[in-house]
Amino acid sequence: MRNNCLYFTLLITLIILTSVARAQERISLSANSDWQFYKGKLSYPALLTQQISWEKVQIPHSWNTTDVNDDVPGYYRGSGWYKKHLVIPANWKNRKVFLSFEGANQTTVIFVNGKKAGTHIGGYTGFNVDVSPFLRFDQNGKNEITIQVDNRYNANIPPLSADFTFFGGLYRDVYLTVAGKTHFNIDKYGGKGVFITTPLVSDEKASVSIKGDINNAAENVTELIVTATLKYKNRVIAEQKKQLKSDGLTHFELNFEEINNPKLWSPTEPNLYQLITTIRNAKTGELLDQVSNPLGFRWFKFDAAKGFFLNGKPLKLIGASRHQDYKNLGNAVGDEIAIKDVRLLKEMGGNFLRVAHYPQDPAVLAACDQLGLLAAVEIPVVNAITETEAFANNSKNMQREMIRQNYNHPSVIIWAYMNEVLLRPPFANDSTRREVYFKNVFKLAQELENLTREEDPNRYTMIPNHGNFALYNRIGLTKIPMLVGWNLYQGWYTGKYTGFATFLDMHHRLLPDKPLLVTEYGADADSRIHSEQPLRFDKSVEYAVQYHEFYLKAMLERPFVAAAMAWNLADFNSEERVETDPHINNKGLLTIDRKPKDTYLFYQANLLTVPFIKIGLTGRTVLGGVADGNNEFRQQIKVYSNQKTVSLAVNGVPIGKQTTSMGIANFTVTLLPGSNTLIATTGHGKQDQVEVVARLIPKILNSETLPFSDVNISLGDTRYFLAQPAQELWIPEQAYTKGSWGYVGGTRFSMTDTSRLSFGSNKNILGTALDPVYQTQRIGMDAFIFDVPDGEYELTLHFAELVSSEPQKALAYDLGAKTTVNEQFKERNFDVAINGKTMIANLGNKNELKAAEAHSYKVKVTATHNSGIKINFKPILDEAIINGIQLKKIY
Ligand code: GCB
Ligand code: CA
Repeated sequence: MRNNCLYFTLLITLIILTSVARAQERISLSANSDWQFYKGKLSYPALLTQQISWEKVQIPHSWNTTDVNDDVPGYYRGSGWYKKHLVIPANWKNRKVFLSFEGANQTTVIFVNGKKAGTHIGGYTGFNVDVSPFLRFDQNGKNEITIQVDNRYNANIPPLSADFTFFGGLYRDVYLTVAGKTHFNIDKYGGKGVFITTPLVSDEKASVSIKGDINNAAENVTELIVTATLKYKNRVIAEQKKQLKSDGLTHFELNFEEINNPKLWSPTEPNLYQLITTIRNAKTGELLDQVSNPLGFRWFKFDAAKGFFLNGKPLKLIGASRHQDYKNLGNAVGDEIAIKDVRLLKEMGGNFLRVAHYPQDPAVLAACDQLGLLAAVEIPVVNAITETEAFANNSKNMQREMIRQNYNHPSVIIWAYMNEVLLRPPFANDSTRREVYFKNVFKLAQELENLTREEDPNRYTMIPNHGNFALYNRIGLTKIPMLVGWNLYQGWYTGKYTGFATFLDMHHRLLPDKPLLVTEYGADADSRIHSEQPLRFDKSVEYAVQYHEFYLKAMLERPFVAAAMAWNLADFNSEERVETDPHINNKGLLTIDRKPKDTYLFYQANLLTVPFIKIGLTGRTVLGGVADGNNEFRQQIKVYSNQKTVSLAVNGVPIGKQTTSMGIANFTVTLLPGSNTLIATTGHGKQDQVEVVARLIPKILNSETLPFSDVNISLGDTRYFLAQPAQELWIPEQAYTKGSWGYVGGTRFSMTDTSRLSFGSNKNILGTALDPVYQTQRIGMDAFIFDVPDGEYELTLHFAELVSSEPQKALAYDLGAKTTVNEQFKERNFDVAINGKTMIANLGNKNELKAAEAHSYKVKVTATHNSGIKINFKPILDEAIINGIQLKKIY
């Protein structure tokens, strides 16, 4: 009986103890819902009492999701305010409550119940704000939280300028983190408080070191027990405990000396262990804090001659960089898209992610750990620095935050900083001052390097440079980091593809001891633009495929090239860019809504080991053009496969077998008007089937077997353009021949700055979504003729002046271009007559034809007595121009 009673008491004590323990566990609870947002200048606390309208929003949120896409240059860069009521449970009174931000762009001030609780600088790293001193537990625990976020330019905060949009807002998750007063130190640099390394790893044995700091703000807890438990698939592998005296900030270290037969982490087998660390009150056994971290056993090495090695085996790192935005969402994308992107890179066959140009959502590296991708992360010091103490401090702070927040990810092997920092140095006209600037860049680089090696001696450091080898070498930026990255665009912005291979060999010759990584290479590929005669800068998908083919081959042939990181995984927002798809950089292997382009299929065909086959269409559901005499259209089609040979059948008829080269097989298929079925097969019976619609324009316009219905012609163009959302196919111009259609006379527009070799104009044509059509034009045409049969037609003429009297600012990243281009502006004036009648008089750049603005005219035309339709251009001053012509038969 007595015994029973004792057991009972023990049981009760145990229940009490465990419930106490549970109550003290670390809480992480999202606080994303039910926020109010106001964009504007009012300041705190006035904005809480003024009559302003607040908008209900959810986090992640950005205030720039729409203003970056419109035709008005620029986007709102200023202050945005968020407010909400947080209900705090009474039992958090004796605990530490943090507001944890995964990222807010770019400066943040947090107010709680009328008091400033914290601030943060920098848009891409996380931070924890201890709000406990400001919380109220009366009034049912209702607390007023107000947050100011500001994304305006600040000369002391990187990035100063860059080829991406600086979306403002609380664009990543916000959490409440509740810890005991004694907790792993998350108070500084948003770090984890627990730092795990694996000093020794081999196939047979591994050791683990766990270091960290405990922040002990509890008054009567002085003896602590720290425990580290290593688990694999929920089985405890090892456990270590340490008792320590604690007051304020206390450092601890625990070690597992020998873990036998560790399951190694690698891209093919991303084995993850779980490392749980706890703090307990040594006297009472009470659990005070608990955190869990991933752990992967792997070892790695870069070798300047042989490339990269993982777990003792050579591994060519191949992958891409990622930006964090998505179509119509800006950077407020949530974890799902971050995870989806990492999965897409894995499904491409990639084994490496460059997290560029800034640290991203924690979900990204967590996904890399899980799926088996190695990674580099960097801070956003891009293009240039400001030579101030404040800029240097902010940069160093970001580097520290980045390292401490991401330290435990097995996927991370490189910490980087300074992307193309010598791209556009200031003081162009003062070489002495410029040298001082270069010295300051060097100094900051050295400081960031030292800091990084001190924070984490177990990973590599890297600086990614642009292609000016001599300059980076002279300034010393190739000496400081352990690895040198090059962002190379030969055959895109400058020169020819072959220059890429020459550059790699030069690095190897001149810096034989420095491992080389190609941190960027890419070419614009507007998924709507296709060409059978691809040209540099035409933005066609086909040019990009050629470019990637050359680059990948060159890197695979050179063992000393450790890594290949395509720029970029997906198309991304860059507000300043004004090209075929204004405000978008379309060097992505995926579109901005993550649809695969041919370039993505190209990597799949080269990297995947399971049988792979895909017909390359890059989203083209409509193909076609001018039919031949048999009312058929001959179309080039690429089939991507990792098999030696592939076969293609069109509408049930086999058209043959082709050998693949670098994963590509080229076919010419004959398409019939309307729907066509293409089936590509490998020897193993693996196949890809697609349905495409072919829109054919009869060669002879009065054909009875293929009656003419409509045609959309882009003048001065050799490309096909599929306009969205109507799937309207625009085709290249052609010279007039009898019975058909085409131009008579004239030449194609080309940029006056020949060093740049642009295809058409790079201007954003305002007032239209048909930018590619307007960006090319024919100049000095006499006429444009359609030998159409009699009937009622609708004719649309599109004009845009492509040169202006203002010098054009060249895109900063267009390294081949001068910074400004003086255009050869001439006043022009012309009449347009249709079937002999002047319809548009005195069209010119001194009146309605303003530079880079779309002008279109739609007219009804009756063709009778075999008149056909003839458009005549009569120049008055200089030459006539026209950019696009559409003709539609009504009946
Ligand atoms: C670069 C930059 C990157 C740009 C890219 C481009 O060198 O590092 O930020 O987006 O070129 O597309 O021009
Ligand atoms: Ca997140």
